[in-house]
Amino acid sequence: MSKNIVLFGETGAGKSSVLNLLKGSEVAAVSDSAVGCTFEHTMYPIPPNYNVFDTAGLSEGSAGTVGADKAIEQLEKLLKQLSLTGGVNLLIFVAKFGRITKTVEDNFNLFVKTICMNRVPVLLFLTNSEWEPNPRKWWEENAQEYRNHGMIFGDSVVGCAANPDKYPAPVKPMIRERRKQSLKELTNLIERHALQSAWRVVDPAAWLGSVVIAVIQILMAVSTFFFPTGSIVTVLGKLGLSSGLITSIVNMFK
Ligand SMILES: Nc1nc2c(ncn2[C@@H]2O[C@H](COP(=O)(O)OP(=O)(O)OP(=O)(O)O)[C@@H](O)[C@H]2O)c(=O)[nH]1
Ligand SMILES: [Mg+2]
Repeated sequence: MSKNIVLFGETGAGKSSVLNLLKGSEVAAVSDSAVGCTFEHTMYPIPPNYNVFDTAGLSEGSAGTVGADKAIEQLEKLLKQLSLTGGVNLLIFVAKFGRITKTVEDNFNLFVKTICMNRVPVLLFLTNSEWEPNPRKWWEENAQEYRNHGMIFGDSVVGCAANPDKYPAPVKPMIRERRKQSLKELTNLIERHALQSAWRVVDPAAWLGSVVIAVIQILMAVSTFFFPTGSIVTVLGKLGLSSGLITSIVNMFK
């Protein structure tokens, strides 16, 4: 069975660009606009060994655009597809080179701690690092900063995922080289870190209840989300949560 790899991280971090790098062609749309549709996802098979899930992350600044009900609905679809295809073997956190913000941390916590319960190895792919002269040294000096924010990685690629076409001609060869190097490092790390046997939940019903609560808590702290009580009740009902649990969730966030 193919191993499942989930790309996650803030809107615009470069997840679709990393997917395209792994696929070797421009299959996923890369965009400059922040839409903030958490958990929307597409699965791309990379034969013979992997399925890569490209997800949409939490974003800052597009207040009021996404309802928590929509996010939970999408989350359920993502989890179902992961479960039907065997579970999760590896997470790849994609982030832009630079400051560690609250949104970066929220995105990390959502997937690594809440959804995967710290049971799946995580790699970091730092995009926008094409001008960094010594990526390895940079990581040795900065890994602690990520640890200080509770983000622990199996390893990292400090690299470049962008399409070389967007650069001026004189720097294209250098960008192509950095991309090639980033792909080589990432492929080696995937081979080394992906779980041989995928992690999946033992008791999906109990887990889903606790994930939904934790997810709503994170979403409510992000300005992008609003909480339409009526449709939340409908969505939670569809997920099969008991009416008692639904009432306590709604009361918690109302
Ligand atoms: N300079 C530079 N730009 C990059 C790099 N990786 C991605 N980008 C650019 O960053 C922008 C966003 O990239 P996407 O791959 O669409 O980001 P995403 O995380 O998939 O975004 P959403 O799907 O909206 O969450 C695009 O303009 C990319 O070309 C990189 O390594 N260096
Ligand atoms: Mg994308």
